[in-house]
Amino acid sequence: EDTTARRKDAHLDLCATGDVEPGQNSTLLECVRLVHCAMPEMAVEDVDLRTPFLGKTLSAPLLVTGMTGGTERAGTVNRDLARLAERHGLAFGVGSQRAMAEDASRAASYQVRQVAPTVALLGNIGLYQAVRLGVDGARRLMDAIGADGLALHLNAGQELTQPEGDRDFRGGYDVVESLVRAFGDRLMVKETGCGIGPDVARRLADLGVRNIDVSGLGGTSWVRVEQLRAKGMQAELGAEFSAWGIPTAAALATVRRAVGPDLRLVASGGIRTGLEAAKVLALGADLAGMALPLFRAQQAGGFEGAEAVLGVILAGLRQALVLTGSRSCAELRQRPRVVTGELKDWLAAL
Ligand code: FMN
Repeated sequence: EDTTARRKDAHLDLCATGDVEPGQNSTLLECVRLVHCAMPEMAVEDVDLRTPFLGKTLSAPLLVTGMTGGTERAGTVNRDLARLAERHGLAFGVGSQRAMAEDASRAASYQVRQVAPTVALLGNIGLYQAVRLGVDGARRLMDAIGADGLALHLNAGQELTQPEGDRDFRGGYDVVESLVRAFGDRLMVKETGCGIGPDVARRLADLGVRNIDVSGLGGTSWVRVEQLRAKGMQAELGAEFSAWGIPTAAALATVRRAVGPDLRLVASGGIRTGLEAAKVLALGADLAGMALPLFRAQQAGGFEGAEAVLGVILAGLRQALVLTGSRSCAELRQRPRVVTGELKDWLAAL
């Protein structure tokens, strides 16, 4: 096996069972309280979660964010979770397509259209792979899997913790600019668990980026994943920076404030329940994104295991809307909310 595929398999093992969500990290969503409405004056079935995304209409404002591809095991994860997204009307992203860019025989593990013909589907490449691939290479990767959009991932924290990772982060905005020109509103820029803050978001928006997944701190930590693989100095640095990042709630609220109402915002990083999804929707996200909980449920119980976990999340989200008296995400956004504690400090500083 080549090194990209071997590294990906080690990542999957660590994410399936390792301590990749350091306990000291928080999304700061515990600092957000939605306000109970004792008289909702609506039925659960009145809740309408439909949300536009990538030219399609989702049944619920949820994105299974990009995780994997490149191996047989990864192919099973992609097909199970894409089928789940198709059945429940969510959006779905494959993981980094670097493995198939390096070796076309790995492409099959990213192919989900046979089980998810209509799902809103995102391809995925890293910012610095995009430099090497160019616009045409990126377009070929998207077309090869029938994707509706392309997620461009940022992961400087992870790279610096990887012995073989990138050390030069210059020229990123130029790459984004060329991809925006090629893909327009089909392009999404995402972090991978350290968060996109308001300054970066504003520059991305100025370049024409229309979709951002803030992917903040509080869930899967890729610095921690690399720490668990590393030795010596890299392992020490990984431990030191495992809590590095902008908490998801802080990234989301400050980015929304910075870029205005029109940019499409996904909030991922540590979203684990329907109530947490409701909180990010109330704070201004258009979609809530999730990776680790659905991956773990799939590893433990296959498609049915993932569907059971998703069922609880969807029920919790609907319950939060009813108990705030909201028929839609737009109404939820109008409801009062209480912001306390450390989140207030972030909102004051950014
Ligand atoms: N993000 C990417 O953009 N590309 C990837 O290839 C990728 N691989 C991942 C693999 C696994 C097993 C997991 C758990 C996450 C991966 N991510 C990747 C990051 C997720 O998309 C997401 O941004 C991050 O995990 C935070 O969400 P979570 O806390 O719900 O896991």
